[in-house]
Amino acid sequence: MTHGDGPSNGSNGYNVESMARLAEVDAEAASIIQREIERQQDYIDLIASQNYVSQAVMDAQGTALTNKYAEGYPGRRWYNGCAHIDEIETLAIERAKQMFGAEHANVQPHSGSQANAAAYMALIKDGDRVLAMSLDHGGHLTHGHQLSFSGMQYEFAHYGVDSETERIDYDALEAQALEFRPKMILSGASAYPRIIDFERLRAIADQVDAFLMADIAHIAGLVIAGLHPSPVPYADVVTTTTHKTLRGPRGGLIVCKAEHAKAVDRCVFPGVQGGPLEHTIASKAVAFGEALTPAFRDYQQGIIDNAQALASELQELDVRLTSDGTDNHLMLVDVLGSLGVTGRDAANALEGAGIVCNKNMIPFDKRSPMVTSGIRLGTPAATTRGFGETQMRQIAQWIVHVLRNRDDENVRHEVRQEARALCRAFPLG
Ligand code: DSN
Repeated sequence: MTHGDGPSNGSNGYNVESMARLAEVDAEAASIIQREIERQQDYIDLIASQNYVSQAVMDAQGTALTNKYAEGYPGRRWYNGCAHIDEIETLAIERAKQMFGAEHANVQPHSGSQANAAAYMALIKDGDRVLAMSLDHGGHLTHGHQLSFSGMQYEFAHYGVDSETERIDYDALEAQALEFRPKMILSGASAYPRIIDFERLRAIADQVDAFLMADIAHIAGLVIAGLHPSPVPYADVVTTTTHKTLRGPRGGLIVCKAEHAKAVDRCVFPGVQGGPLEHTIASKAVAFGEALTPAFRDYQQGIIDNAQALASELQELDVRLTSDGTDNHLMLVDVLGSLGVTGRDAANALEGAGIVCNKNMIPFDKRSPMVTSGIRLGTPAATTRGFGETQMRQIAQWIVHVLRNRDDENVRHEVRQEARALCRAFPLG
């Protein structure tokens, strides 16, 4: 049995019948979609924030629930005709609460960004101070970047990682909090390969009488499986996307303490959103049902085992990983320092060889975000596909071979053929 087996079997969703129906009606759109399906089938996906949902998750999303307006919440809707919509949203809410052991859940956020916008609005006021992880040390655009609503509406200061360990320096963070006196501390990251100490962050937040918010978009699946400490006992509000390690449809989710329930609900709707996407909420309910099964825990363990295998093989090949490795589903590879290639050029060369990842800044990067010194690699999608440690070690070898021979088109071509063959041995769906 692979980690992709069971109720969450990775699928490309593309049940031949529905694609054939679509092609009859709109051949042009169907053909584009078909080519994307084939791309997903034939490329190794190491983008740490991506995954392949099950056929059941895909099926629920493609339903008549997309036809229904349902502004408001179960039992309190603006529109009539919401009886079944209420049932499906309640199912998603109850499963979300169960997954995280949370007092309250709001399943309506269309995305992680909107979940974050609502969470900020629920806890703090415009102009209030927030201390969050900096984007170039692994944070996220919505954690205070000047071009994001977050950086425009609130006054952010940013913490980073220690220059030696490349891990969060909680003592420095505490000193910064005592100096900056934020109204809220925001934890969570998009490119941080180590465990986050939410208990310590709560203690720091308490010292300055600040709220603690946790954005666990990347690690939600690991948290649900008990393989990463949960922020839920410590944070006032926890946000996540539903499509990364959680392996649901593209969307957002907020869980929080009961005392913040009303504010969170009011800030999602009507605060930042209008009518909820009930077809997506139905799909979230199905994904949350999958996340409550023992197979999901096995899958999350597989993600970590595969990340360890990929990381250790890269290190055996003399490639430097920031912080010297990983505890979770992702790693940051210093390709400029180890292989003399920028993150941008590395990611492009790898795509040419059938391996898709993203360029990423590494801590204290001297290159711009569009160039970068690093790439970010993650194992959630590869694990869903059924790859195990043998495949991950093979992929590490291909990565290094391609990057060491990046000017050699033959090498790229050969690896492309081998990567395609591997994908076909582990088909999606
Ligand atoms: N920053 C995206 C990522 O981690 O890929 C998610 O918003």
